[in-house]
Amino acid sequence: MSTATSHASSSVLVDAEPQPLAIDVGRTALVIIDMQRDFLEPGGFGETLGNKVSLLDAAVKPIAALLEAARKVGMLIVHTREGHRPDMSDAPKAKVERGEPHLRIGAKGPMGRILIRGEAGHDIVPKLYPKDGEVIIDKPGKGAFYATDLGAILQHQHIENLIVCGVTTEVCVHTTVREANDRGFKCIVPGDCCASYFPEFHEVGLRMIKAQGGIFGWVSDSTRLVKALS
Ligand code: TIU
Repeated sequence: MSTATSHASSSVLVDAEPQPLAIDVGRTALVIIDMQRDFLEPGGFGETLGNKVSLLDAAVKPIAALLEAARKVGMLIVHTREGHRPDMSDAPKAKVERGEPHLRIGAKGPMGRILIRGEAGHDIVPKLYPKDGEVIIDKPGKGAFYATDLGAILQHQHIENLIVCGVTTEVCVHTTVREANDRGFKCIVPGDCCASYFPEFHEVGLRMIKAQGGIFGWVSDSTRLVKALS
């Protein structure tokens, strides 16, 4: 794994709301949430829930630009994937039985079994595919800390700040930012690197993060972050 500690620390100022934030690049991780085919492509989990999955495409290019900048400065990079073990022993009944999807979690779809580890749909979209040495966190829930070793990895890599992006803004990105904030991390959320099936939830979700003096984080965008990193 490329460790954040192996890089010289350098402080950069990120333009953000509600105010600019100075971060030490060596103590910052880029966390990309659930950019999986199951959420972005037809035939996956997102579509089974009745969503228009093409709404999530908008986040791919901005994330690719941010990922490239983060790789260049040697930032710790974390990719997460929501999904379950093939035997589904880690899938809560309350989650599997939720709603009226036309295919439930574990059912066979065109990209393999819905939201199951190892299936094609569970994998990350090709444009944002992890490189060797980047951290991949398989998570059974919406938050990236719940039932994973993400907290231990960040602690051992001396990480203090997170740049959190991905899909969907108000579900897995929000849950992860809330979990991280309570654990003492400063979180920056680049808005254009997030997307939702509900554009109004995306907008309001970003506003919630930065309201009240940044009640659980900062909001920026890929342009301002790439500029700060380069
Ligand atoms: N990754 C993530 O956000 N999981 C979801 O189920 N999101 C929905 O918006 N459905």
